[in-house]
Amino acid sequence: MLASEIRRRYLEFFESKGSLRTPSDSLVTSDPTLLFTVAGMVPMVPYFLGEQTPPRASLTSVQKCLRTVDIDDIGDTSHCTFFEMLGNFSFGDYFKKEAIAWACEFLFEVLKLDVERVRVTIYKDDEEAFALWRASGMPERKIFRNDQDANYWPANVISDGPNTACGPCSEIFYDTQPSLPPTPDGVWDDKRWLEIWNLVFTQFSRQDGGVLIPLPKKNIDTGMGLERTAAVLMDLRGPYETDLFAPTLARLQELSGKKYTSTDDGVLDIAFRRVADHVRSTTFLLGDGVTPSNEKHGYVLRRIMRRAIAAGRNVLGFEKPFMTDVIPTIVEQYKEYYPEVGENKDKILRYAASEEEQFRRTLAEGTELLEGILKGSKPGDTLSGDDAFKLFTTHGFPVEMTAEVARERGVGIDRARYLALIDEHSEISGAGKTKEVMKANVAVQLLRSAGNPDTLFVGYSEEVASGKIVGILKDGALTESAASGDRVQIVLDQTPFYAESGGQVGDSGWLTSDGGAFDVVDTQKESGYWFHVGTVTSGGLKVGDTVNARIDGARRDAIKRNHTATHLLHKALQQVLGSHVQQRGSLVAPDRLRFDFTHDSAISDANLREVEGLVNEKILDDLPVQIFEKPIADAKKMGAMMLFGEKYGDVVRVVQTGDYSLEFCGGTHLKHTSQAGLFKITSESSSSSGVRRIEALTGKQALMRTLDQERILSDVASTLKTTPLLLLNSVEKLQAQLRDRERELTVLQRAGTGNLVEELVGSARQVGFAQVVNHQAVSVADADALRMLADEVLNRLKSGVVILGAPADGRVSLAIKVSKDLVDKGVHAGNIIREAAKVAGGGGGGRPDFATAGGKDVSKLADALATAERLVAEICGA
Ligand code: ALA
Repeated sequence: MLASEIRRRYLEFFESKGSLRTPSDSLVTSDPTLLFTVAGMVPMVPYFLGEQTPPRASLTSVQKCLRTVDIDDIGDTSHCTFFEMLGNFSFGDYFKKEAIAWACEFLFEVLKLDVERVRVTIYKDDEEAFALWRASGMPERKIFRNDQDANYWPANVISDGPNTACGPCSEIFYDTQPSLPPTPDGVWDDKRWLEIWNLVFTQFSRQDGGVLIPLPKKNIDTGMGLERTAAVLMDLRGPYETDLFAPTLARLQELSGKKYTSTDDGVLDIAFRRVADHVRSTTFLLGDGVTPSNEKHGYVLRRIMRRAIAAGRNVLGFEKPFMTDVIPTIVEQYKEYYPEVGENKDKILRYAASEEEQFRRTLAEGTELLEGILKGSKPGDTLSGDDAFKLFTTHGFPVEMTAEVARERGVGIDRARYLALIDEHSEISGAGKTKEVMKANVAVQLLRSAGNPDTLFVGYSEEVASGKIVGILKDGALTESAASGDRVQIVLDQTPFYAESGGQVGDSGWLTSDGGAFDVVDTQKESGYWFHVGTVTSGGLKVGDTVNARIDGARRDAIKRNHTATHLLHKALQQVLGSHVQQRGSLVAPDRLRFDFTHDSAISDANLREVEGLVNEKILDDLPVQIFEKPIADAKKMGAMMLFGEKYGDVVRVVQTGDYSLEFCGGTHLKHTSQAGLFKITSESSSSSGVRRIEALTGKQALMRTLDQERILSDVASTLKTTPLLLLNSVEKLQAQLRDRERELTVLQRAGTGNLVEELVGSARQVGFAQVVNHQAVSVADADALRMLADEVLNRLKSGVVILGAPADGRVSLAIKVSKDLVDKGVHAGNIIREAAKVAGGGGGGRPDFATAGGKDVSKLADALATAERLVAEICGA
């Protein structure tokens, strides 16, 4: 069964049970505790928590997911970074009984899986699930019980938190090696059982101390991996053997000339699978608007892309960039179900091309640097983890490459140190957040139980403030002090640092005390506490110290420009596109802004220009930005825009920009719109279905981009020896010339000789009032060439009838072309060719001015041409 069929049947099955089908959400989640959508339930969290009302009490979806915890395993036969999760969800609608009964119905009746090969697990004392499985016919020996580490979602939530909606789960496994002797009852053999579906019974609210309170509404969250299900259904070894990967692997084989065996687990097969997986993830991430960078989402994407490029280059032997040759295959395969990859194909290809080009340069430079470091080393030496880390973070040179070059000289690398440094680094850059789903924050609970009040944020008005250190978090645990070089997170009782929220990134800056200094690279908040993330740069800091906290003011100013501009953009979009425009996501960073909003179709250039113009107009109007704190009811009365997915307290902060925009917002803003300087939209794309994304710049970035583009334009113009104003003209002229040349070239190539056209024009005879060329063009390769030759001859002749015939591929091929003036006088190419083709045992027809036909009998070609000419003569009065 094809994967697309499994998708279809799954959704239709749950629709038949009353669920509403919802489209996949973006891979980029708005959940602040995660970077990517790691499960089908991630977009449903606000519904589970009762913060939002779902469109129906039960939903079903196929969700794009990305998990990179296992990235180093990718290349084996079972792991994927990107995968699709089939899910069904109930919000107080159906519960355990239906979830289990329907899972059985779908697996055994719809997919017709072999019930003998299935085993299930349940939470150790979930007697209800046990009874329901038994009732559905599952023998007791096939039901296994596990503790909360395996059979609770989130894992270990009872002992470790967080305080959230949770519940026991039941997992369904399939025997992938039925040819082996059956495993004895009660024994679990990890290697042969593959988990295909997890049913979560979200029925409790976890409270402090691991107390579970039953939720008023009981929910269901399930997740079934499409890749794995496709594999077990077809008795295949794993996801890479299914039709989901077949076209990509075929393309990679075609391009590399190497063979994927699927049975041999050597480096070549591993590289094929790794490249196939990583290019697929790259396609989807770029399709969802992630672009390669050194931070967060972009960092993860860059890592995936670079691993693909390295494996493609080193093992599959691609000497030149190859990703853009593979991506179209993936786009073709997926664009029907995920239109965003089709819509963004050009952008995906552009980014893939530039990243690969850049990385290939890096590889060349990195190899040189590494050769320098390795100079003088002897076999048995070890390259330091710090060198490997530096090569990676500073030069982008991946550790796999370092290891390989080093290995050639018998030199090993200190991987443990390298990995420790990488861990710290990803913590700082935010990529480490993907590590755990709903990670418990023990530190927050400890701070709270020690009696610390929430951090007081004074950064709306102050850039500098003094604060007391109330906690230091190192490697996930609270500690008393930190020394120079330590990467830690510092909690203060009072701070001017804005913590990431509402799309606005966290501030960076400095904490200094009498005893030490700390560079803050990011600020996050958790349950009321502000965490300043960074490194101790000198001396030491300890809990109880008073520090001088100073934000990077220039960076904050740039952030403010983007935040105020985001409000103007939101309003301008509503004005130009309509009031259905609602914010769905936003990033306000120092160097750019990104705004996701509901709208169905791509935005025309004219509309984009209008939006950009409106925002710039409001900037020039120098509108005052005023901020009020108001009871929520009053704010609503003022007509302030509330944002989808946001929670609001009783008193809200309202940001009013002149009489133009009014929004609930906790962010930092300019005092006057003119401080934004200039607003420039840089891209418009699809973010997920029904959601568009605009990226834009303000201030210096906008100016620099404008200047850059001006420079590019003038460089291009001077290369073409013209001015920017006349550039379009010149390019059109060049394109026309190119088209002419191409056409001439094709005719020359196809006709075999340029003289043929000349010769045919010279052979024209007067037949009645028409000039006629009648020729058996034996040297023409195919019917297409014949048509082009006829075109070319008539072009030169201006007025006349061109009759051409040729034996091509063992058949007769005929073409007749008539100039317009003769068509007006009654010469009809289609009618003539019909008669002529009959003579050669064929048929055909066409327009009055041009027709082609074929015939079976090559020996009658001359007769057919004579017939055509006779008919022309009859009409033209010869
Ligand atoms: N949320 C559950 C999982 O991802 C279904 O396993």
